[in-house]
Amino acid sequence: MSTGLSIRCMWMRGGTSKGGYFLKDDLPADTEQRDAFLLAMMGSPDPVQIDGMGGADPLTSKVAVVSKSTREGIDVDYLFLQVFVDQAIVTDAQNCGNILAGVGPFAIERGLVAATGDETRVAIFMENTGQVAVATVSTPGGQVTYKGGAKIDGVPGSHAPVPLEFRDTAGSSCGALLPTGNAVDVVNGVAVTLIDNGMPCVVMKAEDLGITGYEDRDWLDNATDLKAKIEAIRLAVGERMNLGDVKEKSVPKMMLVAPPKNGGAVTVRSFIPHRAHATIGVLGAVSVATACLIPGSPAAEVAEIPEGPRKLLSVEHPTGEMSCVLEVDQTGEVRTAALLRTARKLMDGVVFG
Ligand code: NQM
Repeated sequence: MSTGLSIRCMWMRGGTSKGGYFLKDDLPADTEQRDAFLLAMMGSPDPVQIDGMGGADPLTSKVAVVSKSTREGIDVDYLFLQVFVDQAIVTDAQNCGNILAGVGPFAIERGLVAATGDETRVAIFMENTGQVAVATVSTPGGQVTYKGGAKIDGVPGSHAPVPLEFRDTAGSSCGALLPTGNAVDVVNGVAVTLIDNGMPCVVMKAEDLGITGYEDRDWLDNATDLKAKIEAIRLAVGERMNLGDVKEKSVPKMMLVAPPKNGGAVTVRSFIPHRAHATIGVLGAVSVATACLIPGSPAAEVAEIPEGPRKLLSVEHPTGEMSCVLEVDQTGEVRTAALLRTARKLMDGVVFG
């Protein structure tokens, strides 16, 4: 259904996700009108999103809304919106670290931030969680480039690196790293860690749900009984995680962990929350890696943890791995997280909703 609106937009891949990047001022100020436009331009609700830009997958039905920031020390504000594929829902209840990877390049391309030499650091206030990330964008000769030698699993080829740094992301949406105060809670008979280090997640052992944790995305997406069990746990923990009724929210993410297979720290299969992830979310990976460091947690039981205060934790996922560098203080708390992503401009023009 068309709203009759046409709006300037850049389509970008950010990490292993893809979506529309908008300047806040270009979108309707009224949230209802904005969401009606975003649903129409994505082609939602429709499982194949045939009448819109969406790729029939939550990973390609995403939106970034960016504006110049008035906050001290911050360049731009970024609001992430998940447009559901098969329901008429647009939610700001979650952040997205993959789409975040495109925000720095987009802000420079749109003139919100001036390039400073060969690399430009862009400080980004993430409105969904009220926290800050710093992205470093390649800008040789003062121009954004997407070409480079950085490779990330889940994306063919190599591109310009976009390192992302996060600080103090604990309790981003739940108010505390462990919203129940416990390393382990038992929900519907399954031992889980309810955790939020940038993304609210329920971390549990794959074997406790009757799977190995090494299944592929298609298998997981077709495992109807498993998905029903996982959704029942998700709905049961929403209130306990201070997220309220999560029926129409895309959080918490459901993380099934197993021992690493390829020399990494842990293996994960994630549900986001109704479809299996092709890889893993950025802040999702940070939250799972953090759960691996909590003594007595289901994740700690299966993880291989390197020594020292600066830990490189490779989180293995269905199509490779994501390396998270976590800095841990004397009390064992994670203070900063850094990850490598890439991004690419795909289209710049006007989109019709
Ligand atoms: O956890 C998908 C993605 C994400 C989120 C999702 C993400 C993050 O891969 O920071 O990046 O969990 O819905 O884009």
